[in-house]
Amino acid sequence: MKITNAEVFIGGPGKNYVTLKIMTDAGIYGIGDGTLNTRETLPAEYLKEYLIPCLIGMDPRNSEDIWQYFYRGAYFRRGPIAMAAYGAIDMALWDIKGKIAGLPLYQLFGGKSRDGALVYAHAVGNTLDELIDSVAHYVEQGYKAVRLQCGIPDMPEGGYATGKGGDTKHFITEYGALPDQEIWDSEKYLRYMPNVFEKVREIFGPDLKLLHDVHHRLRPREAAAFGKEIEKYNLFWMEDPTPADDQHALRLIRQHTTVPIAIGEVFNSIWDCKTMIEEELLDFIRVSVTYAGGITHVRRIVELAGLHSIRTGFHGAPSHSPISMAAQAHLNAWAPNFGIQEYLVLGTEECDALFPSDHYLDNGLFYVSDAPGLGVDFDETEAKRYSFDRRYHPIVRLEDGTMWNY
Ligand code: CS2
Ligand code: MG
Repeated sequence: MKITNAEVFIGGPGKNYVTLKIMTDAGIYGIGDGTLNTRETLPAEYLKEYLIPCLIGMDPRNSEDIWQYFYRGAYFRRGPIAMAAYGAIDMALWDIKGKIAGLPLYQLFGGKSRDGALVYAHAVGNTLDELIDSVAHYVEQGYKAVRLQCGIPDMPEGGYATGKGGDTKHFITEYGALPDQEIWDSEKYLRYMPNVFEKVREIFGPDLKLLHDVHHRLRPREAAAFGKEIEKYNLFWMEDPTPADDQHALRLIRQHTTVPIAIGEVFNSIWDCKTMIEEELLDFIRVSVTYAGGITHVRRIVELAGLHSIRTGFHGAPSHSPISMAAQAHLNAWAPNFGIQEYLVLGTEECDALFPSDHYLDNGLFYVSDAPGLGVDFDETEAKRYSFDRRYHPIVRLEDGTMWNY
């Protein structure tokens, strides 16, 4: 069996999804997601210029060797661009493998460890009242876990953790614009946020799982103090308390608080996660199959995490196309150390038309499709409706102008 051709598509409803389609001489094809939010053309070009020419003629069943060929074979390794490109190839090869076997991918990993996978929704509000309405909305729909991001009174200008302007505003700018700027003040945030958890707990009771994303905004000592202060609200996790570059910062946080820590959405390889996993500096690993090198590599990270009682909490922002969400759904069904899945309803009619699938959400749990392979398809006719739009994440400064972490 041989790979005969591969094509890359960019675009989607309101998103620059990077979709790879690999064709074989057996008439079976596979699809993969290489979307790197706000830098989408880079993995796409890497695929087109360098990787696809090598893929033609390879046996698609040898997904491990192909992964090693690209990763180990490259002199300059890792990084989000390369790993997203390998991730797209790897997902497509697993899709082909599942289709050859006539089995959904979770069966190839070892079968199901659970019926449905717990997901969390994003509740946001410019004010605490708005946030409470947003939580109530998700609770009514059956969600058992919600992430809380709330506007901070007097915060100079927005700020990710405030949720100002709604969720999507904070992922990307409008087409054609240069990056938005936010002004951030950690002290105001640290003073206000505990009230938010207190109020939400008071209204919604002890069972609702509450998560919060600090989005890399704090210094290690601040994060340690914050974690200690909010322990009493029994959060499911505190995410990305400090910038991910410095894994050692987590040591200080760990010494001072038992609040569960989730980190890793910007990590690309097992080497990036190794210190924090082996030293048990976190509770949930947030890598995604897209920019952590696909199913082959993320399974290794999941296994290493499992040895250290660390659970999964894969990244599931809308920047991931339904293809990587499907790949993660299969891993979630299998992984003995599954924790939770971030889930944002992509579910516009346009998105479902572009990526048809039978995966579904019911009562706060995600159920994986039994179709062979990834269980999601890509409609090339629909794809013709979309093209690439350059967009940016916002940048963040402190009030005196100092650049800060988005
Ligand atoms: C966020 C992300 O979902 C999350 O936890 O941290 O939405 C992040 O801001 C975006 O994926 C960046 O592209
Ligand atoms: Mg995050």
